[in-house]
Amino acid sequence: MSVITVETSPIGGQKPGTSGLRKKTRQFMAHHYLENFVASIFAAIGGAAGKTFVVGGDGRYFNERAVQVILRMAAAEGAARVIVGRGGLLSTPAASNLIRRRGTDGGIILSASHNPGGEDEDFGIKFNMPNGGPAPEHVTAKMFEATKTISSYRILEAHDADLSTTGEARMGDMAVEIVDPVADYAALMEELFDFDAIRSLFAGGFTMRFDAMHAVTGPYATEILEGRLGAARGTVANGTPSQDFGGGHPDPNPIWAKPLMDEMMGPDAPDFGAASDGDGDRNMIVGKGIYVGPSDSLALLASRAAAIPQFRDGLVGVARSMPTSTAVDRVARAEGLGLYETPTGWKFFGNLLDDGRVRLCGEESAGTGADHVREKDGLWAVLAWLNVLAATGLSVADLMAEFWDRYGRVYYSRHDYEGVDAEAAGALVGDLRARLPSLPGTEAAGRTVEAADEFAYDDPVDGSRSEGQGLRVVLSGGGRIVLRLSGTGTEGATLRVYLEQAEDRVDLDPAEALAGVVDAAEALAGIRARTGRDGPDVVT
Ligand code: G16
Repeated sequence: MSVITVETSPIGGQKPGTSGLRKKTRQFMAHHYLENFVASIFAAIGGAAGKTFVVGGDGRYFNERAVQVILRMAAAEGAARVIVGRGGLLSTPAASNLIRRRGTDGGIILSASHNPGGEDEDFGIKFNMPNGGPAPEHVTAKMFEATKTISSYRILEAHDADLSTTGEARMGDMAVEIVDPVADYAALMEELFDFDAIRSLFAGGFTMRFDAMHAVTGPYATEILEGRLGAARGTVANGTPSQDFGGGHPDPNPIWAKPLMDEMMGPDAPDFGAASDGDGDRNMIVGKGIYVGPSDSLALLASRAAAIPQFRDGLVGVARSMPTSTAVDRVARAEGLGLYETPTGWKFFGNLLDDGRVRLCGEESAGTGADHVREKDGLWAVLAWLNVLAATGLSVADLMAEFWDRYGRVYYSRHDYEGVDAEAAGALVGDLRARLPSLPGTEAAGRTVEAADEFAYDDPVDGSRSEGQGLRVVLSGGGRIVLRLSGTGTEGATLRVYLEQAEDRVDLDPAEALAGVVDAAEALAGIRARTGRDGPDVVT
């Protein structure tokens, strides 16, 4: 086995977005594309020599090939050990856990999350730091810089590692350790929750459907829900990971998880429904006849933290991304918790969690998580809900009714305009940005603008500043509009419009409650004319 040095040249556009580098799979499969980026990761972290990494992904098309390339490049760079999930599989939260638990120097996670998989779909790669969390902006900036100057990379000439069975082998001087992807994660969940209480709930006839969407969470959910907690066999649907997610879109929301929604809204609905995404870090929560949006789910868990053993010593503080609804703010204020508002991207929660300022975080993009790992964690959120259901004996609908009764209700929706011409989307945002200073005091569709700014975040732990993180407009009468461009899309631009309306009345139709804010957004930004669309492509 020998190390060869391969001549290469910079490839444009290898700039990590909200969560690593996401592109079309074919692009990743093109000559040098993956290799250039992996070499740039190693360059950004001061090399791989003597280090231990975790590597795994969500099993989408090209996952296993990419793992083999990374192993050979890590070996060539002198890494001491790489820990790989069997079959190259690791859910994102499980990878985060392994990085932390094994005291490694970080990990490389292969996923394009909830984006479809396949040769003509999407692929992605990101680096997580020794704390288990996604690389912060100053590190991803170094990666991008390295992609612009790269002239060669090193790779070991070696046979593929056998990823199919657990155990240890060598690749050159590097140890390749294949581990059960589920075992350590399942053990962690047992430490955090009251499994006895949840077992009793299921033993008492409680029913559940978990839609794994043909993605990586299937084996985790089957082991934990059916294996350890006694949920009926068949509780987990679509539980075998497939390279193209069964041809579907593994995004746990009412649009893409429609079969689950239909079942939960139907006459024979189970007591509880849930789903997770491609790499297992997102979640969707549904009760019998009631969908719980991600922002409300975060707020509910914050309000019921006392029922969750993980938070036995106190919740201390909570954090939400800026576009996430302000429902959790109400809980924080009422319960005397610290509250932090961060830019979109889980990486911004890392410092707050490491510093012990917050223990629970969430995002409107179906992400909820806590201080046990440094990623959002889909199955964790589901188990947290199960723990609350078991501890209170209430239904999902009753829990939400009590919550809204106590804290008031923040109606919320996100409108996505996908694959918009990048220039048009940029101009829309640019024009509104320019008008922000003059908006306060003016009217938009009958509502007065109370405040308008572009969100910038000053990290209270390391003092770093992140600018340009979304346009916010606060309206009279409890309305708020946020506009930003997605950092995870792979084609054109995706414009996200986040809409919320706080109300004392808790029984309004959400679409009606939000109609005034939707009109104001249109009046302020001219979205229809600018995008050439009649309406959003996806409403969640
Ligand atoms: C990623 C990030 C999240 C972010 C989401 C949406 O999630 O980890 O923090 O909220 O993208 O980002 P954007 O609005 O820029 O598309 P995931 O699940 O895709 O890794």
